[in-house]
Amino acid sequence: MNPSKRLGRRRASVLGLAAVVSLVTPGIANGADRAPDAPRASTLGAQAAQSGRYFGTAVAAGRLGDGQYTGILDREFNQVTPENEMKWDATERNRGQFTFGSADQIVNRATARGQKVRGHTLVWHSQLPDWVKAIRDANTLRSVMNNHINTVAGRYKGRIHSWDVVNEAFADGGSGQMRSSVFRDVLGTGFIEEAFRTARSADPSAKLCYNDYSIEDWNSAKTQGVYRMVRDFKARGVPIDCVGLQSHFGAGGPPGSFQTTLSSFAALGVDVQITELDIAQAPANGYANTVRACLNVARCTGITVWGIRDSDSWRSGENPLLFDRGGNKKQAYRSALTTMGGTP
Ligand code: 9MR
Repeated sequence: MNPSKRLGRRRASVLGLAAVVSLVTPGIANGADRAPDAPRASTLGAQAAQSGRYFGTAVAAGRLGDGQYTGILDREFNQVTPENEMKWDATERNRGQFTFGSADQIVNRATARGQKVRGHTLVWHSQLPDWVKAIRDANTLRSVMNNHINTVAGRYKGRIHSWDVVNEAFADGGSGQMRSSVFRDVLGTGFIEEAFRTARSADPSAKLCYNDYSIEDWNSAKTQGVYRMVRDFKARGVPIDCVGLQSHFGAGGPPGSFQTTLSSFAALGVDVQITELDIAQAPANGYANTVRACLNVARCTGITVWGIRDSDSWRSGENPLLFDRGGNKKQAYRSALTTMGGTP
């Protein structure tokens, strides 16, 4: 259920007045994003839903026994991405032997609460078992890759909002080309197209995304390489629906061209999402700029932060998230919420 629907009518009409006032307040995203009579929500997911978006977080199965963690998770977020539990090393450590315990735990829990699930990820050169990396025969690798996609996407068929079908396939630096990996080196660059076609047949209702980092700056060669691939896929009818921009930012926040990057991908006819957001030292303006860029692009359909509390982060030394180690809201939290038009 849409959390905003829980607000009573009386409260909604009182809050409607505040929303009208905000129409003339510069700097607050509303207009096309937010109906003038929409209530102001006080949580991230409920406020994002006012403009048809989600606000999510990475979730680790190992933390689901922590009441503070799940309390924030269920209060604030209406989308989850399993942080590690759907990766190849977690789901098919040995060839043909699939394990889904932790992934099931996250998916079942989220589904029961009406939280959307992003599948992460089907084909990635990292967190990939050695037995896959050792394959040298193209027919073998093609069958192994397609069997992995069919089995994992097939298990969650109909329950995944979006799949990161292929993750981080492009090289860093100035080449704009795909990186070396067992998939590219043995199958050729066409492995990405093959993975998307297989994923479409395995779960026709899931949005199929390409996901990567350092593709937020429109001027970088890596961004341009991914853009050319998506343009080519759309031109040839390869089934791709979305591009995930991970958005692991330094303390300066998003690059100045971030909104241009989002709108340029969107103009190709795909949705875009911010999929793994964290910002070194969590500056309030960096979070505001990131959220605003998404709100300003109609096809930017959601934002996911890469963890809940700083202590949950893969880069916890940089305190990059919206909640501190005690589970308290940080300035960055208030900034993200108010930028969407919500009220803390
Ligand atoms: O947050 C994840 C961390 O727990 C893992 O140890 C790490 C292993 O590669 O992966 C982290 O998540 C990554 C994500 O899956 C893909 N984009 C980069 C993320 C941060 O490294």
